[in-house]
Amino acid sequence: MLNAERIREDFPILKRKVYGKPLVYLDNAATTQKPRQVIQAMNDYYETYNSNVHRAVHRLSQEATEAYDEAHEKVASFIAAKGMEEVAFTKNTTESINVLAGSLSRQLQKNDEIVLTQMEHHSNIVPWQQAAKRAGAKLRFLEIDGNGELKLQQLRETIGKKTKIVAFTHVSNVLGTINPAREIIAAAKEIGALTVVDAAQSVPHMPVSVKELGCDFMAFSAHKMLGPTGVGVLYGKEELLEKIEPVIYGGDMISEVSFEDAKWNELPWKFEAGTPNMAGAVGLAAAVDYLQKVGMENVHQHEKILTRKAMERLKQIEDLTIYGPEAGKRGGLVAFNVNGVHTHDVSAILDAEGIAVRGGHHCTMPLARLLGIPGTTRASFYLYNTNEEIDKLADALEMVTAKMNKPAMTTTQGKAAK
Ligand code: C6P
Repeated sequence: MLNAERIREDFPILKRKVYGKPLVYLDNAATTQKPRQVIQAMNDYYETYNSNVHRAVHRLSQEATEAYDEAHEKVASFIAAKGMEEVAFTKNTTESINVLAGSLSRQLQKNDEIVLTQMEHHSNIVPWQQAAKRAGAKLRFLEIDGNGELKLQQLRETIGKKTKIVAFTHVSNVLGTINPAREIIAAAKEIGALTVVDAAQSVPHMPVSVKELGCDFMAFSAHKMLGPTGVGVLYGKEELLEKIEPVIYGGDMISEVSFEDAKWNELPWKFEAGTPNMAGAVGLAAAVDYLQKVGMENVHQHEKILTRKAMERLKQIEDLTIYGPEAGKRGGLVAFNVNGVHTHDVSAILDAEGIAVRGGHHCTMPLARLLGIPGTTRASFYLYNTNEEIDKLADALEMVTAKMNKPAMTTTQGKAAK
């Protein structure tokens, strides 16, 4: 078990007040807070060995290169990849998926199919829409049921002979659903399709092993796992990364260039064109160290406890609708609507209590449309959140519903959610 109170000591921002009230930060699915260890590692980089990597022989460049490469090794070991050759750094999950879609689209032919799910983030829809358009391929969607779970009985109908790529979110950023990744990957493998796992909401919150999952590619972001913004991870099986073409060209991703042509660098640098985010990589390495020290199973179990408590309390509140499956089947987040009150009003009332949640469509517009709602209010948890904070959330929501029943309450109901 982890000690959230002890962990909170490492996060300077959690000491701050908002409108005179202690900050209750429940917007971790959007981005997480950073522990002192991460901030210090990045400061240390800038204060003592800031330099470009893989380019110069001077001492500072050697130190920066060592730290940068080591960050790749740490991430590789964190997700049980073979080694750093399977881990390229990008800007974020979005860029990782765009690189894959851009590259894999060159192998697609007319009428090939790409299978996604109905609960994807825009980052795992739009790049594939563009890829499909370029190749004349088609998108198909694994459907969700009334509980917000994938209809697995349709798995082998949706993933068929024409399927070339199956790209899906491991954990939904709205429904919280933990998808049965192994089963989906196994179905894709049966017909020889490539698999891409959007792990933006899983790698930060639970043990994830690419070896166990057997996926071909995976994407996630440092900023959602205690690390800095501006660093993302693109994992790929070595033999596949060797085979596919890069889509961003320039310095460091080449081994040889003539006026006419170029040869690509070895992995993973073939996918890292230009000066990378060195300080960010150092910060990500420190975040991985931090999470490994706490233990990912402990993080997962802690979030399960918080989620179960949140669902129990929220279910007691009249006029509140929760989306997604029961607590045992979801990651550490709960999205809901207070009936008759726009999500932005709910978020604003909670904000006045110092509680940071996110309201809107959470970059899953097709899912929101499917659910017939403009958006939801979402509380998302992490290792530093406490039971007491869940009580504060539930108490504040009780206040929202009480206010709602008063005639003076004005809402922005009907306006489009952002
Ligand atoms: N979801 C949220 O509040 P980036 O922005 O590239 O780091 O991550 C994109 C992304 C991809 N997939 C999933 C499942 C995600 O949840 C996200 C980011 C944030 O839900 C910001 S929209």
